[in-house]
Amino acid sequence: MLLRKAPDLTYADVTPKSLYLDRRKFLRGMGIAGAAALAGARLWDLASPRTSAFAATKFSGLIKSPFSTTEKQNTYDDVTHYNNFYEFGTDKSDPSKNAQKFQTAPWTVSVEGAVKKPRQFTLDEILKLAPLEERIYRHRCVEAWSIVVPWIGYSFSALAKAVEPTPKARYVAFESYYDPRQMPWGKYAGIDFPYVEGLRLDEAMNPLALLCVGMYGESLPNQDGAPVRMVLPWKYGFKSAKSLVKIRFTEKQPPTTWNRMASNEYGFYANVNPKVDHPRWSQAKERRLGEFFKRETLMFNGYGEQVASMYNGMDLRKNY
Ligand SMILES: Nc1nc2c(c(=O)[nH]1)N[C@H]1C(S)=C(S)[C@@H](COP(=O)(O)O)O[C@H]1N2
Ligand SMILES: [Mo]
Repeated sequence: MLLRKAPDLTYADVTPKSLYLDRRKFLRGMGIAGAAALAGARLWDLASPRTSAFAATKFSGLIKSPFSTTEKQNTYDDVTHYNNFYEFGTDKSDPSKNAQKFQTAPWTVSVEGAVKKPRQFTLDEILKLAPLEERIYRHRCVEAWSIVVPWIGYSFSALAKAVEPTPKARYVAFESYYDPRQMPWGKYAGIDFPYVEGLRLDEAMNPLALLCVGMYGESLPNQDGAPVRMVLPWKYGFKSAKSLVKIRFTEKQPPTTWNRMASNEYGFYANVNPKVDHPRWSQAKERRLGEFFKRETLMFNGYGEQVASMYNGMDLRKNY
């Protein structure tokens, strides 16, 4: 794996993909005044490549995961401009604008609780803990839209093994970063921060549970949860907490943000299930970003073969 650091960033590294992928089209859309402002902005960005928004790391030598879907991927533009990240605002277009200056270096993740070897990991240590894979997953938001993304990371189980959970560990609690000074929009989001999530231990140890550090060959953009997040493709998107700072192995089921907010609408499990509707809308169909016609939502988002057995004997209507 090659880590290219700030000093030898190429033009492509410091330029948002929307600019270098289809620059002419982009400029046409902006008009002359916009293009002039952009030229100035780009010079400024080149002069200060440390700005987190442009300090993308390119990954190479990624392992191709057998769990990847062959479905058509969404564009980078879709995945970076239609986000839920309430710390940076509640509109889908807010995080792409408001997270640009989010400081994600240095970064540490504290792994604690019912483990033999609690410790803090720097981001670099996380990047080196296991070989990085590219996993193309379907991702289904509880709001009935979906995306297909080439994420980068490795199974969360690799991190768990490094800290050695004790027999007391039955759940894993995840906590996102929260700093009201960097995230002043959070005050108006209507949910409490830090954002917290949780899994049963067996769910966290399922090979599909991805500890994610990048997408589209690069480090995660801030609005997608830089520098490290979870991706749980068989669950509704809100289970996949972004910008993680704490991971705690626990005896008891941990509280989770959306369940605490509205427990009749958002359960602890939140497995994608077309047969169990949200009280305010159907979950039977979804709209893939960039598509017009809706498609059928699949049980466990299509990952039943890998995950269904974990829920044998459970009433998935009650445990939504
Ligand atoms: N910290 C934090 N994590 C979060 C959220 C959030 O608001 N804050 N939103 C969740 C929801 S509802 C979804 S659908 C996904 C969206 O991830 P994406 O923007 O990379 O597609 O992030 C999840 N993780
Ligand atoms: Mo979501």
